[in-house]
Amino acid sequence: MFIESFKVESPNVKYTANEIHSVYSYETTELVHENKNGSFQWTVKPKTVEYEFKTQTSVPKLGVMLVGWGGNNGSTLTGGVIANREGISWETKDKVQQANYFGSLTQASSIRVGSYNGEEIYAPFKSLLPMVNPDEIVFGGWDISDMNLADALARAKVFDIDLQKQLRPYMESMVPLPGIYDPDFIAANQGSRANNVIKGTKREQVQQVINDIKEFKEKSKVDKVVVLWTANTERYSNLVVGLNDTMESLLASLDKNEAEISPSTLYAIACVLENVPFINGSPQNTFVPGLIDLAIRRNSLIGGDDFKSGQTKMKSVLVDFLVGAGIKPTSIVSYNHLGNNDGMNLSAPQTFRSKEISKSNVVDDMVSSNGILYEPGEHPDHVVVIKYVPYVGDSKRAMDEYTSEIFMGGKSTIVMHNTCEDSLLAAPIILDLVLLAELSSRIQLKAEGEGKFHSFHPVATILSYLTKAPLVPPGTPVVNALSKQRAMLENILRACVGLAPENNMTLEYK
Ligand code: NAI
Ligand code: DG6
Repeated sequence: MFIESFKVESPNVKYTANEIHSVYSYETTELVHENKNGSFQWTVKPKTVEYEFKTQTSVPKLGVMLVGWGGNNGSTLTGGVIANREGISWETKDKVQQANYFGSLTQASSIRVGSYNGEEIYAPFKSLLPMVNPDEIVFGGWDISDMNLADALARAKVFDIDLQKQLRPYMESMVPLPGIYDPDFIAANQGSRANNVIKGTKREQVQQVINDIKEFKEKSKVDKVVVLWTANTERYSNLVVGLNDTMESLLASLDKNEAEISPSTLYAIACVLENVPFINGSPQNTFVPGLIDLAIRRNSLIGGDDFKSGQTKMKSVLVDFLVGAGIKPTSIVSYNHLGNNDGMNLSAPQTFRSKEISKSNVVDDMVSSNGILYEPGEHPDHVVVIKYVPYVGDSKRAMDEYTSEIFMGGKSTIVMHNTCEDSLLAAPIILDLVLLAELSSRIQLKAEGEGKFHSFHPVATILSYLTKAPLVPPGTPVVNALSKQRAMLENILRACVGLAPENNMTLEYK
């Protein structure tokens, strides 16, 4: 059964006019190991830590500024939100289609709230805590191409023509602000698009982005802004001691106009200096160590990297399932071909390399979780291929072959083929990223013994379900398995309303 909303009644949760205050017992373990007669002995001690959470319930008016606003993802998301807001329907060759938010975890998925008379009861994910209604987001942003959003929607060729026509009046007055362009960081084939660029030194460019954010906030009368990079994939920046390894070196390099600071890092610096959340939807290393240092020291939210939309999402489900079932994946080969501008940009070796890295590291934690299947350091062969095929446009083809070793030396090969508009997968993920980043900025927590409430760590691991290469604070584990990432997010939100984590034990029926 599906219910629309619920309220928790518990001595551990208090609803006040502005806040939900919950007390939560975090059941975890403490591990100890000792060397006994030459061999390590591990001891696991169950441990309970009392936490308190405070969630502000007043939902702000949210502004979202996209870097790469006029791209396929940017225009598709903006058009999709307007279509939902305006209740637009359009004719396809099959039927009259209504706008929806399918593919969004926050808007279109559900959570289990319990059992009632032997029936499982579910509610919308978004009913857990007060969240911004996406229909009310005000969009803005930058693009190195000055095309208005209605024309950009047509250029993207993602939406049906009837929908494009209905959206045109809403979108033709939307024109991206000039963006920071550096041809050294993206493919040369993007040069002809760059007719809308911020001039000046890197320091001046950062200042311009800060001014843009302030002006957007004022003009659109929003309470909060989140900035998200959905611009072209850049090449990796070189990591150099003294250049970008610490906050001090990065800011000094900015003043020296150092060539090796990428545009995406410049936008990120501007956001952190302005204390505006910045999320990276592409694979490059925008978050060089100096930037992470800056964000931590200024307690400003950063999250990334690279939207986890299709092939990688399947990979982080399938490999988790195989390894969890005691089956040993030995070879994973992933092909993509696509014909949109993203595909064209990725046809250059240096930008492809960024994508190859983020698509390749996604099974590491699953592999290292099973020492029965894998020797230390052993890894499946893992190959990622991406080809640009203009004819297929945004309709990306993803083909995967997984070969695994099974019982008694047998081999099992699974082959998958997915055809799908890439931007229709990415747009709802962008929405979730900004909605959850905003929500997380309204949550404060403290563990027993901690005197004061504080926000989550500025490196927002809470967003990892949505990214291929989750950015984590230095020295903390990366979790790629999709079910664990979802459970982490859901269970943290449940804790905020005093609910236990979903444990799937259903002991009441055992
Ligand atoms: P796109 O090429 O259509 O859009 C990117 C836009 O960014 C273009 O309009 C371009 O003019 C603009 N741009 C480039 N450099 C800029 C800069 N420095 N400042 C401002 N604007 C700039 O690409 P699309 O399909 O929208 O994808 C965007 C990004 O998202 C790509 O990096 C892609 O790899 C990444 N991504 C996409 C996924 C998907 O499923 N569509 C999934 C994972 C990542
Ligand atoms: C080609 O791989 C284009 C990319 O931008 C992908 O579409 C994107 O990284 C999505 O990747 P995945 O693995 O999540 O489907």
